[in-house]
Amino acid sequence: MPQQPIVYDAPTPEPRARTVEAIQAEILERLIYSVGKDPIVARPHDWLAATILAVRDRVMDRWMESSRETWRTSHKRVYYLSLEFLIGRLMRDAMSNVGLIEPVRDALKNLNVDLGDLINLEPDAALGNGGLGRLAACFLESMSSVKIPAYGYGIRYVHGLFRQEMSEGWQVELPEEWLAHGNPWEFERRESAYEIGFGGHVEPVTDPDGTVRQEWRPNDHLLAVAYDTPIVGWRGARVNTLRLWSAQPIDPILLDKFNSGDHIGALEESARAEAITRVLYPADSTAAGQELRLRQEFFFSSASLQDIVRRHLQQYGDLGSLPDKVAIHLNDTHPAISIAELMRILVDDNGLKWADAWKLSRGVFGYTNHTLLPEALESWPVALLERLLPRHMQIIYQINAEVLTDARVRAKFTDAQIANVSLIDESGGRRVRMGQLAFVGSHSINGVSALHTELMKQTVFSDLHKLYPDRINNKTNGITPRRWLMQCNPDLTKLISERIGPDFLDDIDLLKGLDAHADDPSFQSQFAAVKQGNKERLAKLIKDRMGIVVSPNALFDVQIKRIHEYKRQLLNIIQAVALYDEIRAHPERDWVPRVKIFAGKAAPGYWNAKLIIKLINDVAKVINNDPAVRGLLKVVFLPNYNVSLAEVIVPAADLSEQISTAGMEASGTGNMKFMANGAITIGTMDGANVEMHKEVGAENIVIFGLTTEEVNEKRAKSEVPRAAIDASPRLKEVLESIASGVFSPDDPHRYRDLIGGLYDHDWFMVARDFDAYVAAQAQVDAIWLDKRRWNAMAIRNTAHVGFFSSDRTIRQYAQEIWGVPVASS
Ligand code: 26W
Repeated sequence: MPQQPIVYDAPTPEPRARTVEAIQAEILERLIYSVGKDPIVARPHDWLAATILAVRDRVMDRWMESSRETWRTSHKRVYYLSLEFLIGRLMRDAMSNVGLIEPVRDALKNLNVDLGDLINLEPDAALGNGGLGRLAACFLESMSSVKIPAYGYGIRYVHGLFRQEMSEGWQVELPEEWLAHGNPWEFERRESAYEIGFGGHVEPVTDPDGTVRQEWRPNDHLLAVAYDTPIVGWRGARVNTLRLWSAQPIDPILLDKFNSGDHIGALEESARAEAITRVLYPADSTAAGQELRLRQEFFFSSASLQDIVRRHLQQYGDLGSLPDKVAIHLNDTHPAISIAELMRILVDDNGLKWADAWKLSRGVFGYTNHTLLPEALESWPVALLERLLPRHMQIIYQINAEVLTDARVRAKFTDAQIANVSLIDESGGRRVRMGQLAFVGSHSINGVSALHTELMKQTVFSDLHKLYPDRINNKTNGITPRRWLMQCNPDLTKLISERIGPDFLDDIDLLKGLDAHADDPSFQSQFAAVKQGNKERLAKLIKDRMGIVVSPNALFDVQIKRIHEYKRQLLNIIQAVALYDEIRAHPERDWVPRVKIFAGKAAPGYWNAKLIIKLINDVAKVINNDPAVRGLLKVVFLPNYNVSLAEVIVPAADLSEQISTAGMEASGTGNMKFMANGAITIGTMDGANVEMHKEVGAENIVIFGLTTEEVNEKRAKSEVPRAAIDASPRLKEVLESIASGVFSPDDPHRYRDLIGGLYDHDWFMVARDFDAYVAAQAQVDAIWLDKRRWNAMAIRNTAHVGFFSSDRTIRQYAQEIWGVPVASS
């Protein structure tokens, strides 16, 4: 029977007061009674904890209200399952969304504490690698802002993405310790703990009524314990929950072992369990393929599914209404095993018929694909799944049998097509393809930009798309304008408010009103002054961290993102070397001073990516110290790129580098952040750049390079890149200088193979896009010299960013995938 919460409208304490005096008193109270410190001896971290607790209280009121409302109205809930949430800092975000920045600042000032210092002290929650994880974080904020009852489900990694340091220009990975000072945002929920099983065997059990059920008897068990973090929407519209699971042993210590003297062995189970949620896998775009990763995936899927089903039964008492009340979203295939787990829960644990369970299950799941890179498509050896999750493997076989029958009988597929849609990859060792599982188990499969969605239909899922033609749809990514405009660029936000009024804060499409001011000289100079201020702040950061002096008057040319060959940081640094050569060859010309700024992490096992970081640093050392350049060109690689660093760099960028090989970047979201902050994009026709080009207009973006079709053609023909290199003396000279050790005299052959790859196959079209890129950069220079044109373009970028708000994306998910009503802005 459904259990109704006891009383909906029970009296609750008065909401916390929001005056400076009240907040000041509460920070002190928290410092003394929760942190346990006297203000006289309190350290900055103590003040931070006390301040977060005071802010958190003001979010709690809305949190309780939100969950009470969801119970009362019985609205459908959305569950967003993601192995990554790249949140960054929470305090400024929360304060800003509930309108507390100024009172908290004043309250702290009265206590002789600087709010800015505290903000910078909060560690980043870096529970993600890059785009996919940051998208999940933007989506959480937007779901709260557009008032969708939602839960994020993920893993509470003890160590988030590694800290990157440089050692003589090489990336070194160090453990990241975001929990070192505790985490005042989270609530441990010991009462929400679930048992998670692994291994064992499956046993048919005959029920009293004669039906035979399969029962999984795992031989290995551990606990998933919930930790909840409130996620508050704009103006406190709603507060949703991010529920992260932590693995714990069922028996923290094996006392018999301990008593018999085996003190280490007594803790073995504990260490084994805790290993599951200890570290985030640092690879993006290559499947880890390791057992621990599969354990992580099942661990958090199973805990989330058990939690969802428990909550649903508690409120509604029957599972038939699942698709009406529950939408579960799979952020890439990492949680795809959830499909088999829900089937197991429905059929084995709750006695539903297979066909009914399958219908319910498909009604519930939606799946987003984030990459087409073949090496990133997850698959698991059948033998591993059989050992770790024997019942799930049986379920996967059964699902596959039905899909293949459908393909053969209804769709009359050929053998090749059947092999394509099969959940089991038979080429090489037998493996389960998680993309195929996610596809057939979901009612909606979406890509993250218009181009990427079309390519999905033509490549990975071409035959599945023929079999189920109404399932693939597009949901172009977005970013939250709160974090990526209002919070990270308060001066620009203020300027815009003064010009077009503050309504754009609630309806981002109103930024279009800036169009009318784009050519106004006084607005242009104000807009440029804000940019200049942000550049001065970044220049200071570069000076403080790197000891490199850059002029804020130079063009800040920025590429910040994970290091990957397809993203082509190599193309960018090669162009820097070409420019360096030109400046020295023609010192008399009117050069536009440039600072090339790079930041990004490389997957620890990705050799070429690490080598590209070293190359950037080697080139930087030579160029920055060459007096012949006269400061006209500087190259900076800022270590340890993370969300907080992005929040400083993005508002200071003049030029945004979005130069991936066409067809390879699913969407990109950094491109949208720069656009919001009035940077001009230099980019290829890839991912969401295509839609940015459409939204901002061809005259306000600098597009260059091969198209997806051209790239495919060249690849299909195995066309040799040598012709492109021979045709470009400038490129040839640069490549020879790098390959021969001009930038690596200590190890002249360091870059021989990296550059050799460009002659050999040039898979990423670096050589073949080079001349077009140089021409595009020349176009950028020309625009820069025409300040009025530059400023007008920059303003128009901000004006047209509305489409790329994650509020728009989330509304589309809600209406077109989840079946959840949304209030319009
Ligand atoms: C299994 C290892 C692994 C881990 C992460 C493989 C692949 C991934 C992600 C799918 C990589 C990723 O972050 N993709 C990015 O997703 C963004 C959000 O949709 C897009 O904007 C980026 O273009 C895409 O690269």
